[in-house]
Amino acid sequence: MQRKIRVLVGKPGLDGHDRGAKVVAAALRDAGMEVIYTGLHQTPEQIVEAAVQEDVDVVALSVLSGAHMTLFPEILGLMQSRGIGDRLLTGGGIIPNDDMTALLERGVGKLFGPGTNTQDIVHYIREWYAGVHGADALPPLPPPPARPEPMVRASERPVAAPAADRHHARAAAAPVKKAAAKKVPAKKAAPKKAAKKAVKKVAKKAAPKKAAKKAPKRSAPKKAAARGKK
Ligand code: B12
Repeated sequence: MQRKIRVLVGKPGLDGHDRGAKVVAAALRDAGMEVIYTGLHQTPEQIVEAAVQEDVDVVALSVLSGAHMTLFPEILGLMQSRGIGDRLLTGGGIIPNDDMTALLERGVGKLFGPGTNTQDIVHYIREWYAGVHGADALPPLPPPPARPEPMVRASERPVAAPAADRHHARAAAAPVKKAAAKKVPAKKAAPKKAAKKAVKKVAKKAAPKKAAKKAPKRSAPKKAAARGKK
């Protein structure tokens, strides 16, 4: 029977480097696996407890702290004592090649260092699963997720049209409005012009009033009155 491969991604110890664990977890998820991520700062006991509870096929550790020679054997021992020693223990991080070989000899699975293509990790886990459960049990790979648009440099972006061109572009983009404006009959528009002229005439007539307001003559009697009071 085919079912999703279940993977626990664990971050043991005080190691705060979680980028690699998250990148790997996302890649395994995108490859159709059921992924459980423990989060940072887990003890070996917590990780193995979660693996038992979640009944995972794979325990995958991310270790960049340099404590891999302690953490991997300890977690492998706990997995054996809790009855899940038949599951795969794999992982990666800052682990020298000699240490990878030494851990492999002690029963740990393959380990992956910086720069690993995540597809190599997907392939390794699927191979292991097919080896244990049979090729028929291996679920098919889902189609790769859609890639986002490629990044474009600022210098390669199309340049925005200058202001004058933008005006023309806007006018071209609104043909409906333009057509409506054209339909206005000349005769109907004429009264508007007449109204404008009338407004101008009124404004001219009103002008002398304004001038009269500003005229200093009106203030003259007040000043004279003030002088008289003194
Ligand atoms: C980014 C970074 C940080 C960031 C971490 C941000 C974060 N949230 O992850 C910050 C600035 C916080 C940081 C802090 C420190 N860092 Co730092 N850091 C790095 C750096 C430059 C890159 C790590 C990274 O994110 N790589 C990108 C990811 C995608 O790659 P990756 O983790 O290696 O994962 C890949 C593989 O390793 C593998 N893999 C990883 N995990 C897993 C898990 C599974 C299940 C599998 C299958 C595979 C796998 O597959 C991944 C995909 O290719 C490395 C140097 C380096 N070039 O690696 C140093 C490095 C890891 N840091 C180091 C150190 C010493 C520290 C500090 C102790 C420094 C200090 N004195 O404060 C602190 C410790 C902080 C802490 N609390 O643990 C050392 C570790 C030395 C060692 N272990 O021997 C390194 C190697 C730098 C160095 N050359 O000295 N660091």
